[in-house]
Amino acid sequence: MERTFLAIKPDGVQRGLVGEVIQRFERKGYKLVGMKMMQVPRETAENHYGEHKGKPFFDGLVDYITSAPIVAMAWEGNNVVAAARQIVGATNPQNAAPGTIRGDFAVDIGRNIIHGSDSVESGIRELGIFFKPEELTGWERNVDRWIQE
Ligand code: D4T
Repeated sequence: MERTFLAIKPDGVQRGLVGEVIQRFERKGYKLVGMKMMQVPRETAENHYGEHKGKPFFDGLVDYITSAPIVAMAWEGNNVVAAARQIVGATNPQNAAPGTIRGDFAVDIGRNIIHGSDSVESGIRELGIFFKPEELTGWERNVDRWIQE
């Protein structure tokens, strides 16, 4: 079953949006299979955002992500990577549609509330950065048969 890495960034935590964000994925029908609050070490942030190293916004991005706790999460479900990106909305909140998390709660690309993996491969890579295998919990949910055929 497909999994994605979602992280509520420091601004989302500080603004009291943890419950709101989680609720959107729960209500959709995806399954939470890992979650922890953590202060991201600088080295971890630099690794996670490695593709952006050398870009003008890189240092500010790493400063922001490491500045206060995040909530790191693993979510599971059919097509969850692409669907979560849609629920999250465009990277720049100014382009994010109303109804998406960034469209509803954010105005600035440097304070865009949440991270979501952009591909299945990125999801596997990022979950490996933030979680030990034993921290991810596959579990049976009674309602699963009412969500997926
Ligand atoms: P993340 O990875 O945070 O979920 O964002 P996206 O996957 O939606 O977007 P991204 O990888 O292209 O950008 C990572 C992160 O950098 C910030 N950023 C990005 C920024 O501050 N200025 C910029 O010009 C860009 C392109 C926002 C998200």
